[in-house]
Amino acid sequence: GDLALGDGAMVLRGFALAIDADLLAAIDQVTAAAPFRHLVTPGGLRMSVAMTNCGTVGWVSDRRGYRYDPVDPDSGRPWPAMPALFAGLAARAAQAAGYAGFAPDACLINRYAPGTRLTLHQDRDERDYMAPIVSVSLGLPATFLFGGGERRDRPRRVPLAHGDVVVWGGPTRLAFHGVAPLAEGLHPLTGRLRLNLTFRRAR
Ligand code: MD5
Ligand code: FE
Repeated sequence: GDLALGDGAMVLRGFALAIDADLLAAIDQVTAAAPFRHLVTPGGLRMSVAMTNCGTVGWVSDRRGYRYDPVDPDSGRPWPAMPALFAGLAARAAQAAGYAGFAPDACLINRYAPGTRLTLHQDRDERDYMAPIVSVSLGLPATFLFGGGERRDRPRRVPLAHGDVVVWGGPTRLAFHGVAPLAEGLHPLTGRLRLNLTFRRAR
């Protein structure tokens, strides 16, 4: 069942299952216009997670730093619009976790293959930390690392499966978090991939 992860965060098990194929079709639409790419960190390291965005702004990283940009730096064009299916799912999940009126302007799409990981970090590039972040897991399962307010806090390991939605709000909004290296596997809808949608109010 649903799981409270601490002040303000909640795992909604299977919340996106009923629309999984439609979500994946919409991801294909977005990535046809804005393909996945491996961004470089300000320190010059290539990220193992492949990323793209939809919405009025998208999260990007390069040698100059992290930022939200209305333009896809690879194409010079605006990011694809956020599909209504995405915005609606994010708002319903936030509502179910107690955050009424969540209107994300940015959706980061992360793609993981076996071996891909996301090292511990905080999401701090948004203007308003009061708005929650909603994340949707699709495809291969992952072990999510849910830490505390300090990098040294030992993270809890939270399994996330296809269709799970997590709402991160309140004090957990700024918790350190990451994803353990993805295990090998095959999912009927995504093959050897995990896809994650991260909805944020950036501006
Ligand atoms: C993922 N993505 O599974 C995660 C889902 C990212 C990222 O972390 O930055 O692209 S979002 C998980 C999240 C967001 C905000 C707060 C917390 C977790 N948290 O407090 O643990 O690809
Ligand atoms: Fe994050």
